Amino acid sequence: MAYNYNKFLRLQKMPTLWCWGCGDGVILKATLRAIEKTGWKQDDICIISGIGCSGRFSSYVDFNTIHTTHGRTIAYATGVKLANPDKHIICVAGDGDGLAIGGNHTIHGCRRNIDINMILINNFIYGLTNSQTSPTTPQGFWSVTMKKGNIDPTFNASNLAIAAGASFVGRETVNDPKKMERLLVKGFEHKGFSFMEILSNCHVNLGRKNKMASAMENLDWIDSITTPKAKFDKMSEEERLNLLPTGILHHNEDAAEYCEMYEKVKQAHQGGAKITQNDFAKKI
Ligand SMILES: Cc1ncc(C[n+]2csc(CCOP(=O)(O)OP(=O)(O)O)c2C)c(N)n1
Repeated sequence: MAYNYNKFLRLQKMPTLWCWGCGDGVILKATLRAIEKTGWKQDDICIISGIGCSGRFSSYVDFNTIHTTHGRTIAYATGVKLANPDKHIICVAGDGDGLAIGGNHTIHGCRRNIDINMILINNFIYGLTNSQTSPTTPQGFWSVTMKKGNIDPTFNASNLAIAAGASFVGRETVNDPKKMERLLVKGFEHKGFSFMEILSNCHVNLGRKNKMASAMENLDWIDSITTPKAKFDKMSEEERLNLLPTGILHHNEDAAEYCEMYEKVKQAHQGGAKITQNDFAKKI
């Protein structure tokens, strides 16, 4: 029987503003299925999204939600999580939202290893505002701000998150919603900062001007630039060029989580035991 999403949706907000065939809907549905698998109570979940097509995510789902200012999901999420450490926080941000205007917040969320789940929807472009170059737009691609081809080097978002200290990092694509769902469940269940990069299509504002006018062509291109991590790891440096590995890329279950550290600070202030070097120990 088809999965019934209605219990998690604000049906009065339908239809969505997303274009026909946009991957955002695939990600929304996989997220709802993954949430159900965690067994979390609906009212214990807070979904925070930024600005952009991806930013509409929080409008459509029936949890506690915040539709924040551009790039600020992690700042809001940090406040919500510190005040409610027993609640489950999911941030949804686009590549412009989470890596350009909000890049600073993202790296510091990773660095603190606070128990926030960040879904970065990477469609390689500023979608909502009609095709400006984002930090993940491939070099040579057309955008309205680089009409002769993008010359900016691109961020590898997942590598950035690992380097910044996120304790769970994974990447999947909208081509395989089941794999995406499994990754999201693992990330949601992980205690610490989970960074889940989902590669998605924007055939309307990226594809049309880059020889991928249909959703299928855009999805085929995503397929051509990705390969499972196990295969990627066996490849030569040359073969890896321009390929992005998918799956769980980094998982450290021993890193100290920020809210737990914060609790120790509070207790120390109230006359409890002092914080020792062992409290900070990390096995990376
Ligand atoms: C402070 C601020 N700067 C700029 C904008 C304009 N703006 C709205 S959405 C957007 C880009 C969104 O791109 P991305 O984060 O990649 O998300 P997508 O639309 O592709 O999902 C921009 C620049 C804004 N709303 N607020």
